[in-house]
Amino acid sequence: MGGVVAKGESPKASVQESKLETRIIEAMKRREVGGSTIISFNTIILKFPKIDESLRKFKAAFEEFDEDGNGAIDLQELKHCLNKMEISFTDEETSDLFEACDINEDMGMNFNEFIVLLCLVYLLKKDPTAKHTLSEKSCIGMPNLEATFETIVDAFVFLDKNKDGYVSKDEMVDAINETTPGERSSGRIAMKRFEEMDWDKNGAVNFKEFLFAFTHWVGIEEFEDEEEEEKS
Ligand SMILES: [Ca+2]
Ligand SMILES: [Ca+2]
Ligand SMILES: [Ca+2]
Repeated sequence: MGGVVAKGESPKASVQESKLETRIIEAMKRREVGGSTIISFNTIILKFPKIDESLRKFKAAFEEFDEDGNGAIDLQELKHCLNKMEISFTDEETSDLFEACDINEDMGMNFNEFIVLLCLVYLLKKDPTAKHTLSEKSCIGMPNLEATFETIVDAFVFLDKNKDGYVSKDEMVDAINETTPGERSSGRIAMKRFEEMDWDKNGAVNFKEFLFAFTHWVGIEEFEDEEEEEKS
């Protein structure tokens, strides 16, 4: 470990975006040029069960990548994993990604964090001009998972009306009002969810924040509890 420059040791204190975050924003903007197939906020919610199912299926792969079986993927395991998937990232890029997704800062990727990480990899590696060849040309070697990631990216693109790479509170309000003019209750729930996503309360949600919230919304966490019950 010696000789490693400890950079960005206090990510909480820094409001400025990292190089990685800038790249994610840029990748998202490129993707947004192609527009979204989502037509309403409700159609996103209707997709939750299918997304949940797909992510749960990925649990087996997660366990495979977790070589020492401690329930988390550490930096070394992540490097092996990216190698296996034939994803070429520099060591610096890999570390940045790892740090960015290690939200609870325990030096490991739990299942949620790993899903977020892979979806970011998907966004960064995917050629937006190859939109219609998704099933033919896989960029992370898992077509089913990629289809799910594409749905999540699509949902973000739908919400980010002005295509600046962030979902603002106004954009969230617009999206909800468009779809459910009579349904105040669902609107209120969505607003609450927006507050959950917007950690720093600056009124804007980037794709990473959106992803973290998304993995919780669709319910993959409950799955972890279920599994513990099964084991006993
Ligand atoms: Ca591990
Ligand atoms: Ca972690
Ligand atoms: Ca926006």
